[in-house]
Amino acid sequence: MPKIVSARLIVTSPGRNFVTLKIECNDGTTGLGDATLNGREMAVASYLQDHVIPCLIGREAHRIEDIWQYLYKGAYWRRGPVTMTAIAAVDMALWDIKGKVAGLPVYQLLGGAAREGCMVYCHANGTTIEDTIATAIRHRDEGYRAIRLQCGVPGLASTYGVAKAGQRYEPADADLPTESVWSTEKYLRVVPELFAAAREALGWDVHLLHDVHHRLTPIEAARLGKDLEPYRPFWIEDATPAEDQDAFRLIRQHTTTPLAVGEIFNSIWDAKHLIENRLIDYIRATVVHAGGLTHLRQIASLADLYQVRTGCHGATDLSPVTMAAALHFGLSIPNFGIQEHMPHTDETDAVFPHHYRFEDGMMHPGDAPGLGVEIDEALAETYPYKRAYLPVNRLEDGTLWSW
Ligand code: GCO
Ligand code: MG
Repeated sequence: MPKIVSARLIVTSPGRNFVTLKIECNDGTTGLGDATLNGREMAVASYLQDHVIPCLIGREAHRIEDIWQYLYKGAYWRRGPVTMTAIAAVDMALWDIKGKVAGLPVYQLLGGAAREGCMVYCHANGTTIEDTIATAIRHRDEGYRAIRLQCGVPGLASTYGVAKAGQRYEPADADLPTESVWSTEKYLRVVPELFAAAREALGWDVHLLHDVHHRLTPIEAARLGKDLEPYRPFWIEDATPAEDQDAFRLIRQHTTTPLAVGEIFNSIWDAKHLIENRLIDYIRATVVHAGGLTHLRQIASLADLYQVRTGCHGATDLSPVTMAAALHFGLSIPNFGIQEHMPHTDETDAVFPHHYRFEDGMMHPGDAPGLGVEIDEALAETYPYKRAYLPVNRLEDGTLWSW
């Protein structure tokens, strides 16, 4: 049985910050886990360095469930994004080690492939409807079967999900949070126009998605859902802040547009009410922020009882280690729905060589033992950590709003 002899953190910023945990065993096997929490990276790094790593040394690496429970119940306080991201990093690294020792890709350990690949959705965005649709057409021609549409809102200087001219979309872009301005009225006018134009240009053979990013009240979200019904969106995401879980009951009473929630959830308890009351259709919790493969599997199993499918978060702040883990997970579970795919920069891909691949609208984790991702530590060292924050958002009168 391999025993953990060391664990250390690699913090690197190849275009954006990533925190990676590397666990090493006495037989020389190593495993990687993603510990990135956008804008709060060093809190997780300290949690691991100061409080978790000392407890790992000497433990049997194969006892994944026991170590998970030890870190969760043993911390007394439980849950929360920092704790659950730290536990996730350990959990991913241990699954990676188990796979390498077994000589099997992680999806085989999770029960084997339940499908040929994981359907992914990409992002199309632009300051205008025309630009957004032009990008969507390009992505459809690249083979994507599902595309998320976000466009600028006339009258607002910047909008969530829309890249600055000539750049890739990367929201954590400043040493201190920048401030953006929001108007629900302006936004609600443009989204139905975007979807109408998209169906006209793209037809009906491609799934179209949209992220509201927590900005509407329940009744506004209900109206958006109704307005979009004629265009059959695959989902609207984070229609209203999900701390208020019963808010989704109100949205449900008014629209058949499918609802996706959960990228900021970190435990099954955040999702339980929404799932058991059939208030959502897709659960977006991720491997990295929801306690790793061990815990995400429990969430997916609960969701399966209620015909809720997965749609894991996969923005660029989730490292290639998480992307790989999400694909092993998605390939093996019965109720996979879709996986977000926002390709990393070339610099990030070079720091994290990996085996997952995109083909014909689907992604596959590859068949390398473990998760199938490595880290080039020498290259990682050339990209030092740079503090970066997500923006904050205000209404036009200055009221602080959800970003
Ligand atoms: C998504 C998300 C991201 C988040 C980002 C925050 O659906 O991909 O909403 O765009 O804003 O991951 O760190
Ligand atoms: Mg989102």
